[in-house]
Amino acid sequence: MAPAATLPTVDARPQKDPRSIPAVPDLDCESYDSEDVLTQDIIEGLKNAGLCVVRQIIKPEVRAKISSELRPYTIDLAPTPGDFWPKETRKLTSMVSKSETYALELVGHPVWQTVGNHFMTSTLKDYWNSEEITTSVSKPQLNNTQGFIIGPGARAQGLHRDDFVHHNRQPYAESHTLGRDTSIAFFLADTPTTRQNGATRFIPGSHLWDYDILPSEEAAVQPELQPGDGVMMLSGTYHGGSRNQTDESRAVWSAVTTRGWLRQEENQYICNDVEKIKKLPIWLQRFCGYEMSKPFMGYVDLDDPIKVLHPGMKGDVDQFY
Ligand SMILES: O=C(O)CCC(=O)C(=O)O
Ligand SMILES: [Fe+2]
Repeated sequence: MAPAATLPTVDARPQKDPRSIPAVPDLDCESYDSEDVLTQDIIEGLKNAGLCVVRQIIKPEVRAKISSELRPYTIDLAPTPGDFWPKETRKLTSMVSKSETYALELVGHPVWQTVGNHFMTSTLKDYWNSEEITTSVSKPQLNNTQGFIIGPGARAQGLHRDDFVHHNRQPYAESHTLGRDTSIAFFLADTPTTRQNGATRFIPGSHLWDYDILPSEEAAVQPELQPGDGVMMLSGTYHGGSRNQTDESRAVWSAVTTRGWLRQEENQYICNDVEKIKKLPIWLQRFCGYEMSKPFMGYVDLDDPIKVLHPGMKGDVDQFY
């Protein structure tokens, strides 16, 4: 295998002048009267820059409630395995069953859900199903839940794309088209994130680069966030947690959405307390994975998997297509 270092860096990429890195869209929820307009602006921002800052996407009292439900689980977290994260970083996982407020208000946030549906719905159009021409729609699902707690003294995490988990590899594109992405992330600041304490670095526009191009630190920007501010990011955008030079931890909660027919990065069926999942609204249970991806993926006994949680439920009668 050729060493990765032989790949070109951004400065050598043939297609675009690296100085044409787009600005990061920075939207303030409080200045929008309409959630639909906000959602459309986020979608446009993501298409152009690969990420979008969304100020005060979660209200202070809700952010505080998520924090109070999740924080007890962060006290005794083990060091992260491997060298993808610095040894001072702690990671919280399986968060849907650890905090109902996180599940309802972050994973289930209506703007986030609409943005995720826009980028992660797959439509298989006009295929021959053995009897007739059919179109099937596969709805998005939860990919993983993570809390990133970067401790004092942590080094910078290397810039990376999160979509390598799904073996995504794309050519250069002049502009974004639907279908390019395998996942999309929502990061919520629980503490302030600053240049000093490890605010995430991003390379705007890198979601459209040829995937052979390596990231360069000079192209990265580091938006700072206040608690309740969020960043949404197409997972093909280069990014990474940063160095923490302060004596306080930096905490960000995240949720990632993927396509219905891809494997979940975090195995939601096994990692969660199923009794807690059952208490969520049915649509959110389905989003956690208890739903078929049409055609044919994910059945249990040739039936709708939601019935495993709720045996008396009618389920989806048209389950296969
Ligand atoms: O902690 C952060 O700011 C980002 C972490 C990250 O990108 C990752 O672990 O995949
Ligand atoms: Fe990442």
